Amino acid sequence: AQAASYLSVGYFNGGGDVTAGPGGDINKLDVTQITHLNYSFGLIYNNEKKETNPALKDSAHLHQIYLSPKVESDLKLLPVLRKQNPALKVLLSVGGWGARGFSGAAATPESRAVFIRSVQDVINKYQLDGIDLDWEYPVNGAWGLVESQPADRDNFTVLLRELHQALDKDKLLTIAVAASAKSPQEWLDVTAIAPYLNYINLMTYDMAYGTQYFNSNLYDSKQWPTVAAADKYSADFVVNNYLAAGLKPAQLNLGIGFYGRVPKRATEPGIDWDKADAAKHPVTQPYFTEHEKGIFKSLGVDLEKDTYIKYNDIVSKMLQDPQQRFSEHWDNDAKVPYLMMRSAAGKPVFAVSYENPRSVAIKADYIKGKGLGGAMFWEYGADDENRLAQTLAETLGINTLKK
Ligand code: NAG
Repeated sequence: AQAASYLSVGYFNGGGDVTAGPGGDINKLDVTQITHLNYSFGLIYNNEKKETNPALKDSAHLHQIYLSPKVESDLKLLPVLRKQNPALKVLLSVGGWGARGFSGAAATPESRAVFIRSVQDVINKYQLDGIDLDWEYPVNGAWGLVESQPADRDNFTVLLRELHQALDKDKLLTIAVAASAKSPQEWLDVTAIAPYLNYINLMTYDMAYGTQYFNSNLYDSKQWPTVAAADKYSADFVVNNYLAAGLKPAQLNLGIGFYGRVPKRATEPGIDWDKADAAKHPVTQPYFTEHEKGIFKSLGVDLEKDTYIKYNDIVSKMLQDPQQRFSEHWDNDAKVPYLMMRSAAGKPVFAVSYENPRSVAIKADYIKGKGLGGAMFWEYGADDENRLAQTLAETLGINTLKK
């Protein structure tokens, strides 16, 4: 029997994803550590009222893919990357957190035809191996951040079917899907779309909301439990939800965050929806004061805006903090590291949950144990000297050219 070969699909924020910040330097990417590069992001020209990017409002291009000047110039450098790894597959990822225009583009036969034509043009122009759609999220619209409608679920199925039919057979068609338990049930018709997709990237991260401490725990933590059942998440729980909905493990890639988050509950009440007096429940009260928020602010993390911290910043600013204000810990149930800091009163408090080479290696073993297709990660520009990507490549047995 032939040994399984796993995928390592690396997203790279080249063009200013809202969360990850300005686009990274494509010349610094080591593409020998990955099998697939999901260059991020292409956006969609749209007519949503809340669109703030004037470039996307050009009605002559409605429902087409928009590439920023930075993205266009990066895509022209792809032949250089392909020389470094001739087996590399390169996809343009369209969408991302807060990206508008999917609901409209998927809505009618005419709008879908415009979008699909634009996908074909972009693939041809930059000689891409395929397209990845990161619609966050059909039906739900990122809780009202972007436009959505109940028909998104079926419209997305039709869009993927038509795209699959339109693309040359050697081109890849993939999507990224939410960790939410609602996603495989209410937002996507997973068994209907599966035949059109080469693989599905599970965004098994961004879980440190509500009453949960961890961003991307593999299993539930006992030491730092999630109080409300509704926001009790783990990567394993998400994988099992998609499998239970009828997908095959080999079609799923486990998402790994090359970043950490300060739990949202540090700065706002983690509501326990099961309790009538939830907002007053002592266990869900925010536990950061101005002291802790001030330390993060001095390190460039404004917790009023976002809780996201790149792994390379966690290493250089927190693990190597000259003042040693953070201590490193390991949760042996969650299988991820976390940082604690001291409150103004000298009490240790939970500060950041993240991934490191140890947790990434454990996730790679999990991928093999579950028979998944491989790993996906967000995003390469946040890695520390390619250490996390390298750990994945080594643990998954990806044939890296440079050794
Ligand atoms: C997802 C988005 C990305 C965002 C990241 C971190 C992917 C493929 N897409 O919501 O735009 O920055 O998570 O929150 O990860």
